[in-house]
Amino acid sequence: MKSPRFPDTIKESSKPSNFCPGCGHSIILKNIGQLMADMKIEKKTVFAIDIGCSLLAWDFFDVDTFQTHHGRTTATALGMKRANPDAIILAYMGDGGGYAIGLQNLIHACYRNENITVILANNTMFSMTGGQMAPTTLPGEVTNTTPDGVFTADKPFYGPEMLAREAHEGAYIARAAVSNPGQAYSYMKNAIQNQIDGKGFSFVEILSYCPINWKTDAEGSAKFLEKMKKTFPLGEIKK
Ligand SMILES: Cc1ncc(C[n+]2csc(CCOP(=O)(O)OP(=O)(O)O)c2C)c(N)n1
Ligand code: SF4
Repeated sequence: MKSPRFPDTIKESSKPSNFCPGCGHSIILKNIGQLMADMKIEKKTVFAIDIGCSLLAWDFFDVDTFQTHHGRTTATALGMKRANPDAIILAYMGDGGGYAIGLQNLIHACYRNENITVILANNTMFSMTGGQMAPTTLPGEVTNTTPDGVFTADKPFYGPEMLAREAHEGAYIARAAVSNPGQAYSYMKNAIQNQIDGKGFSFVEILSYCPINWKTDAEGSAKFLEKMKKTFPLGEIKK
């Protein structure tokens, strides 16, 4: 059903952003909106969002949207898919929600090859709550909870690589970055197509900017993202 406020939201480009200037979520969401329009799936899509800055997307699209308890988006999304097998379910979350509190949901959805698509924005920290250390925080990275830099882990958490080890034959798993939006678009499209084709679990991690908690300007954000790309290689990990 069309929203009275935003009669054609996906094509609407003048809507104010809820995100901080320079935030990567806006780029990912722009891509998701474009994909829904290009793939003509707006009427069938259910958008599932977590607590964290992803929830600021609650009214971005004129599609059915629900928001869950922190980290539980994957479990709720797959329940929605099982109850509505013809719907296309896009679950959207941060690295804190997906890889810390919600990790068991992600692993079991992958292990059971649930036919949903999960898009996860990795900005190396818990951003909405002020920039605490997350599983993805880089070695030496300063956060609010690691003022002297992270020293407890010599490597961060590699979500797509871990999921790929347990993934079924039909699963699709990739990592992209907001600095390469064309590649991110194409990987997310492959993931959604995987679901449409009924092949099972699909997952795309997208390396994303958080200038507010990184305390960076535009140039500093771009540089930090390049550093992330050296740690977290981009590419299709399972297809
Ligand atoms: C069960 C529960 N635990 C903790 C919180 C507090 N909380 C809200 S947002 C958030 C951080 C989210 O970080 P992330 O998932 O990385 O998303 P980002 O904000 O970085 O996009 C936390 C810990 C909560 N709302 N509910
Ligand atoms: S705190 Fe970071 S992730 Fe959240 S909206 Fe601002 S820039 Fe984006």
